[in-house]
Amino acid sequence: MTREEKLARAREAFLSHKKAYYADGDYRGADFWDYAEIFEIADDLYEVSGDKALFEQFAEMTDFILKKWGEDWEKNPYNDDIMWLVIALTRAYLFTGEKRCLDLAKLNFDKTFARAASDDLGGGLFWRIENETKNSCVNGPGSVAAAYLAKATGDETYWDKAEYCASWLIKTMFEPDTGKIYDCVNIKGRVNRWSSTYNQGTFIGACLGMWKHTGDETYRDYALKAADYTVHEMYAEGIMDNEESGNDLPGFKGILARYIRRLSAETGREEYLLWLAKNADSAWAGRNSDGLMTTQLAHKTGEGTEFDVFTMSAAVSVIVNAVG
Ligand code: 7K2
Repeated sequence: MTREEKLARAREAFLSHKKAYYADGDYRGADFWDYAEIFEIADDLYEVSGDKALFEQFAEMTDFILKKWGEDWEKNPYNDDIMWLVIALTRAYLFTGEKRCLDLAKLNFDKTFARAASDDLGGGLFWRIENETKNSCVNGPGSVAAAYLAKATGDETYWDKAEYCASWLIKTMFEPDTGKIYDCVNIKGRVNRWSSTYNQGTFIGACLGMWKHTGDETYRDYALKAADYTVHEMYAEGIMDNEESGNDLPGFKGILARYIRRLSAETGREEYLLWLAKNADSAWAGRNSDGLMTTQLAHKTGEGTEFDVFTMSAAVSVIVNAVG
């Protein structure tokens, strides 16, 4: 398949999902963090296509965010949720120059970082306002968000914050021999060693950001190690056919996909993108007559419209990011 063909497929997958769920800035059924990650898929599509028609959608979605969640998101107890939306909006700002995207992202990053960072457990950010656990799912996105803000604002202190989150992740959640990323540690120091696609993905993103900024290749090697664990250990080079249950898991592999694309582009290691493309082909082959695809990428998707918006977004991200 040529890049043009892959791009045509990506646009079609994105539009089918949009047609099923989108109206006036809203993705029907998406809560705060689902919404952020679906916004990121639009960011991804812009990155691979350069298609300026997406700017209108970014503007509508920003209007919707302001209407639904306001300017200040501190009522949301999940620090990770806020980091995800900060990333989505800062990326949109970097494409469009829309100042209000950056203002929203900066305000909410700053407040969240201030409430979540502490010396407990060797540093890093707490997951929620109760300050009971420190998780990969907030520190990976925290580092990525800070790196984007550093780029968007030119304020170097955001690099210190990116490094603060990344170094805690590397020290506490990363298994250097295997590349596995643990899920979290509670305030008593008990570590949950479960690994997931989204944490593998944002760890890769955090390391790529630090590598590009510092030139220290150790970070690149950590990112490659985490990708190797994902592709070889979690999936044995095969299709991602899991994460079907719960509210959160079905969207996770969509997050991984964007960092696999970045890793492949920034290191020149094509094998990761080829694996992603194999997953994209499998998902696309299983689409239903509305062009919707479920998160189990080796499964055929049934007919009907009552599928969850986030569950149906993961394959779209895989297909968009497989364009490379
Ligand atoms: O325990 C955390 C995390 O460490 C773990 O990986 C996942 C597994 O569950 C939660 S994170 C899920 C949250 C994401 N932010 C929005 C919340 O509504 C959601 O619970 O699923």
